Amino acid sequence: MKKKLAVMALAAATLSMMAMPVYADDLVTVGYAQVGHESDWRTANTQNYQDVFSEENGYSLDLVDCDNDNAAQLEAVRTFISKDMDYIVIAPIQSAGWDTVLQEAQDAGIPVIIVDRMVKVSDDSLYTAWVGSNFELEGKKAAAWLKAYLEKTGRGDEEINIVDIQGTIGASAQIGRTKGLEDACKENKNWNLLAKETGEFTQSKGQEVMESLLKKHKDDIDVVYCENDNEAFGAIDAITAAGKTVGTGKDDILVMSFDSTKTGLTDVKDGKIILDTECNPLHGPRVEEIIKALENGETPEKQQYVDEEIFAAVKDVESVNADGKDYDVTVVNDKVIKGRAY
Ligand code: GYE
Repeated sequence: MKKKLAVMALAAATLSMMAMPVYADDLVTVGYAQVGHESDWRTANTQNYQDVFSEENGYSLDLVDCDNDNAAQLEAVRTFISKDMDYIVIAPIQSAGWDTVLQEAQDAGIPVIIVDRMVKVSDDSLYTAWVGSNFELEGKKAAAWLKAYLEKTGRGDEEINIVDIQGTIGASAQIGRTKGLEDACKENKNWNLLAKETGEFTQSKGQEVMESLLKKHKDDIDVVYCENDNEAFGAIDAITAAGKTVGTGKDDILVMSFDSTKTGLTDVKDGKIILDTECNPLHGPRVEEIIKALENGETPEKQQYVDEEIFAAVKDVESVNADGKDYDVTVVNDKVIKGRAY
């Protein structure tokens, strides 16, 4: 009898221990200075961090939405330093201007993980690790696809007029994607870059910019290169409101985009966006891996690029080559859209 009681008491104690809350003191504190909430990509990114860095998973996440304001982002990082957070994660709005505050974090002994976009710093040791996308490669892939598509459809020698609705100026996502296009326009003498203007990665600004470009360039625009999906949604609205058409035909305006969100790929499936070059926002698990490595006293990889795909509305181009590597092009159907996590 006594033995049975003891076993029961032990079981009860074990159960209560299992149900015990993790005390705030035991949680790993993570400050995330997030860019803002400008796009569907960003919303998916924020959600992903909230899912991964939950209290159940042993974290206390302080996520600050910096609303695309550089000063607010620097302020957020300084607040994390003053709170002595265990880790600081930054998705830098701009790539420039980080040396001082990163030095402050280093002096305070707080590891900084840069995510998504890149920082331009005088000394790489100012941050612990970086994980994100190769934006210039994304731009190169998109341009290589356009070239192949125009050739396949008998327009390889035609004068092609392109407008670039850029992302937030100074963001590495903008710098890389714009460069990919600009370089291709220099190489392809029949491509004219009529205009480049920022749509700030938002739908409303994308629409506004496209409206003004359509007024200025009348019937001249063949291709609009939107640096993210939300700008593409806005541009499509502006084009149709102006009585013009988007699509895959010779008389349509070809809309190109980046991100490949579910909504973006739905427009690809419907032929409104002809090409969507993927940019993956699900960085939470990758950042957690870095933090776990640091907790275990290991040195994480300094820089990690994520693998990204290419999605098209048409099957004319099966693969593209960029930086010496071949990338398959996926034609979007319902199954592809269903399988998207964001
Ligand atoms: O393409 C855009 C977002 O930095 C990669 O920012 C990110 C970009 C993404 O607002 O939709």
